[in-house]
Amino acid sequence: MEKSERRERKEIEVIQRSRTSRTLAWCAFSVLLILTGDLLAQSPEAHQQRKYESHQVVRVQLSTAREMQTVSAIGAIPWSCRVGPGAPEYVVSPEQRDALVAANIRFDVLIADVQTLIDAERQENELAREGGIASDPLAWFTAYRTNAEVSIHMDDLAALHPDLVEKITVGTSHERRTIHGLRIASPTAPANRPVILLNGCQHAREWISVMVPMYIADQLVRKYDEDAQIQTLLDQIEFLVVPIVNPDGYAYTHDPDGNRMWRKNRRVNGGGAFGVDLNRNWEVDWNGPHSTSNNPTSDVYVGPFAMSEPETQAMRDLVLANPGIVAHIDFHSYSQLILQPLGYTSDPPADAVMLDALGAQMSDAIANVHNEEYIHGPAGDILYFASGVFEDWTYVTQGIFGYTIELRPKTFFPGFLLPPSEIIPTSEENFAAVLAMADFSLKHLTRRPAPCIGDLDHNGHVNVFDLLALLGAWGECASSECPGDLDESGAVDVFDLLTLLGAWGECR
Ligand code: 0X9
Ligand code: ZN
Repeated sequence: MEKSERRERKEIEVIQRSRTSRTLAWCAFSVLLILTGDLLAQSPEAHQQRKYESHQVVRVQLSTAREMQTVSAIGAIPWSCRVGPGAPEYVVSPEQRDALVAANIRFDVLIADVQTLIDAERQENELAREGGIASDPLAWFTAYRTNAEVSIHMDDLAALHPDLVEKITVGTSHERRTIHGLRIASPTAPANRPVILLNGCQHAREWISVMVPMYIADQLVRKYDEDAQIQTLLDQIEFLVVPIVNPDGYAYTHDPDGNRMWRKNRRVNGGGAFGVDLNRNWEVDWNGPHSTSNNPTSDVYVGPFAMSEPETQAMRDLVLANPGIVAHIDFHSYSQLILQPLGYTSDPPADAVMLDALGAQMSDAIANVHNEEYIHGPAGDILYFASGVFEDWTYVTQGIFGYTIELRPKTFFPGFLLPPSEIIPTSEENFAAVLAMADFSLKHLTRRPAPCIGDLDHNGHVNVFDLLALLGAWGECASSECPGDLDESGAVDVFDLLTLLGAWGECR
């Protein structure tokens, strides 16, 4: 068993043990609350991330290339990921702040002490975790959850409705963590049903982007039996939900020895540098005119080549293996925006009118829930242009209506550190957006043509590489994501081999 798998199993065992004792713990809840308060007060410093002590969030006035170079040279971490001229926000240490002053660069202090904000979020999260009422199905959504907790909740949903939910393995990260997904569809849904793909957490520190897709999956499953609208929907459409695309980065933001503000994955770049920005690694205008950085130490490093990362590869393969996907939301935070393709150019896409119509419908659906404003529009117009981004990849290469939704909050405060009390309202309004997307998909969107059967590596040919891939996967399928199983019999066998040989050559 891999080290990371052992680690996840161990985490799961600990959670399960604590679950067994939850009933007892609940009887002693009031005592526990007092104790929890005490423990938090007494926690040894060493067991908490204290990386951002005396760090501030500042908005820097940058007008010249020289000023931009200076900010980059002092190693300030972008708080938002808007880089370039204008007034971007950065997290700075006291030394970096002094360096800005020395370089005569003007800035405003937006957050006086980042560590205080991180501590407050952690404290609120721990209290919510301990205080949840076990019988309340929404208790799980009162606190941010770890990789292991998310994995268990997925198992629970599959156990609750095995006919409706399948937990799938989407891929494996750099540090050998499993990227889990859920396939949710009623057994009576037609085989050619449209599919909606939802994912979160390309960016590790954007914790709310994990909870929102989990909430949507949870509600679809729980409401299926009691809500006629959901039942009708799941009888016609399928959902694929991947809440954590970047499990290594996510683990690092939860790790006491890690970094709550980590954005990238955890590729070892050499020279002490880690991570690729997964949302700059997609093969669409990769490293193009709106590229961010080729420097492996940068927070927005695009990677050594397009699709270089196992996490982007896994999501690509999931999309390619599911030609039914017609629409997609890549959840991020923060800003409350619905970003439509194209995000790398101001050229309007062929489907500009329809993309905008769905953007508007999702924005209205969100506003109807808690009166929150999520502005919609082409990504480059309402946020910034960027090269190598997921939403453009799904639209440009697959014709999928791909969106990025930037979740709550609206502004830099509290930015990525959204209090856990906002998980449920944020999820509720975005559930409404997804229902609007499903309605639109059923009315207006059609599945892509079936892929070239046998072309397992999607290079336009059925050749010896596909043959080797099929032979390598020979035998029973471990999960429904089983690319060599061409006839979907549950095994890669001689029938699949014959199909592949029959399709030999260039794809038509
Ligand atoms: O920069 C990103 O990857 C996303 N914003 S975030 O603050 N969550 O990092 C937005 C990407 C949206 N797409 C384009 N701007 N093209
Ligand atoms: Zn993001």
